[in-house]
This record gives sequence, C-alpha cells and structure tokens, in this order.
Amino acid sequence: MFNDWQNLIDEMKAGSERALARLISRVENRAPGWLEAMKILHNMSGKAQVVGITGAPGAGKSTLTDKLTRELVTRGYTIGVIAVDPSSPFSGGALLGDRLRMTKVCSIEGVFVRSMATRGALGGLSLAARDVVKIMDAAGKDIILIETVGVGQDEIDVVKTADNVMVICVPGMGDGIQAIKAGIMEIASIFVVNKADREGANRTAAEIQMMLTMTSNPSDKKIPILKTIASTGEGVTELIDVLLEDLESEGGKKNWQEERAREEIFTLLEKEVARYVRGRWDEKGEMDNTVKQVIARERDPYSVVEEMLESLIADNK
Ligand SMILES: Nc1nc2c(ncn2[C@@H]2O[C@H](COP(=O)(O)OP(=O)(O)O)[C@@H](O)[C@H]2O)c(=O)[nH]1
Ligand SMILES: [Mg+2]
Repeated sequence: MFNDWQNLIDEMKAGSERALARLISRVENRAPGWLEAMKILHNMSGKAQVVGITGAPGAGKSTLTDKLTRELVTRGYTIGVIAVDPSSPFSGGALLGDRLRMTKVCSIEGVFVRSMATRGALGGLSLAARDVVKIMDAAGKDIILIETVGVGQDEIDVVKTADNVMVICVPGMGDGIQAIKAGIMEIASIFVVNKADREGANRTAAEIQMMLTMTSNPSDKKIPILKTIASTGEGVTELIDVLLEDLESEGGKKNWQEERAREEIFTLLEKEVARYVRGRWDEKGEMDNTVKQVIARERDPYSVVEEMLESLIADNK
C-alpha cells in the first residue's frame, strides 16, 4: 500500500498534476498511510511562499486572485491556488461563480487550483488547508495563493499560516473599517482597496490609513495600502511588486515560522491524543453509557476527562 503513495509522490515530483490532485484527495480523506506520506511531503516542502487573500464576500477576491495568478505566471512563477469556498449547511458547496472563475485560471500552464469546503474537513479547516499547502509546496509551486472569506475563526486561522496576508476592501459602506473590525487587522500585510473604479476609493484608503496610524507603533513595519480594479487588472502590477518585495524581506519571518511550527505540533498532538483516547473508549463500549450518566448528573464531564487521561497514561506505562 505504501508503494502506492511513494509512486504518487514520485509522479508528482516529475510534474504530474493528476498525481498532485490524487495525493491531496487521499490526504484529505485520511486514506491509510496518509501520515507516512505527510512525513515525506513535509521534508520535501518549505520553499513555497504562501499568500492569503481575504475580505468580505463580493469584494473581488476571486477576480483579483485570477489576475494575480496570470501576472505571476508571466513573471515565471509556478502557482498553486487554494479556494476555501463559502459553504453552508444549505448550499453545501462552492459558489458556482467561484468555480467558474477558478476553472479559467485552472487551464493556465503551471497553475494548480484546488477548492476546499469550509465544512467537513477532517481535522479542521486550518489543518486541512495546511496539508494542501504543504503538498503543493512539495510539488514545487513557488507561490501559493489562498482565497478565503475574512469572517469566522476558521478562516482567520487559515490566513494566519500565510507569509503574507492581503486584506481586500471595497469603497463605501465602511467596508474597509468592517474588515479591520473583524480582527484581521493584526495579520494584514497589505491592504487592497479593490473596485477603485467606484466612488470613494480614496476615502476608504484614507480611513484604513487612519486606523493603522491610530493602532500601530512608530516602530512597526509600514503596511501598504493599494488600489486596484481587479476586473480590468489595473493596479495589479503594482500590487505584485509590493507583494514580492514583502515576501523577499526577511522581517520577522523566522519568528513567525517558529511560532507556526510550534502551533502545528500542538494542534496535531491535540488531535492525535483526542483521537486515541476516543478510540480506546469506543473500543471499550463505555462511551454511550458515560454520556447518559453525565446527562443524568450521575457523573460529571470533568471527572470523566480526568479518568480518560489517567487511563491513557496507564495504557502507555
Ligand atoms: N466594478 C468592479 N467590479 C469588480 C471589481 N473586481 C471584481 N468585481 C466584480 O465583483 C463581483 C464579485 O467578485 P468576486 O471576485 O467573485 O468576489 P469575491 O466574492 O470576493 O471572490 C464580480 O461580479 C466581479 O466581476 C472591480 O475592481 N470593479
Ligand atoms: Mg470568491
């Protein structure tokens, strides 16, 4: 079975996009052997630059991602795109528009596009996105763009793992300020006022500038604010210049990587411990009974967890 994984990894290394797609699916589905495969893929990765593109629905993230991808490709970069689709229990999937737009980018040589559902990712969205990033990185993609709606902790966790985070705002309605309020400000590397063909772009840029001035220290790195018209591509060249400059500057990236690796280890540990303990209890068939006892106030969940941890330690003595 493991030979199978190794074959896929070899094919991916040789440039097969089909192998890349299959590796991602298998890891997403936690197919047997996925952990062993990730061990290898981790050691093959570490070269790609990861860029988060976030903002309110309709701000123009997909349009901008498309334009950024095209220009980066003409500049000689290979690109991976991860579209974290807004899905709901009602629609249960990607917005059709996104799929269509992304399909166009898909057909460009050197570009690999993958969409991910917001819900249902095994191990949680941010861990799942990290796996996909790592696999694309191992496949040799230079830059990985992650498009995600800038709402909700899950999405914020996803962009937190990026080397550069672009926050996309639009003129009017205080949208710029709204994005800032959503708690994204601390992780923004670049602010983009898209739809600059609309009235009020300068005002929105000024509002963002004011917020930044108010909340930052004079010693903080200056956060650029750029205007774009994603639909025509205006401002995209300048945006890419600023992005590449930021990616090349070493400013604090090392610390950031340490923090990220630490967080990754602990997140994996939490998942694995929980999975193990759960498995043991399911095996013993005690879980249903315990749940009933907790509801009936015969037992409390705190002691249950204590007991689970004790049995975990006892198991491994
Ligand atoms: N007027 C104008 N419309 C834009 C611009 N960028 C994107 N759009 C349009 O805004 C709508 C939403 O864009 P989309 O990229 O799907 O936004 P997303 O939800 O953030 O991914 C689409 O109809 C785009 O054509 C722009 O710069 N100016
Ligand atoms: Mg979109």
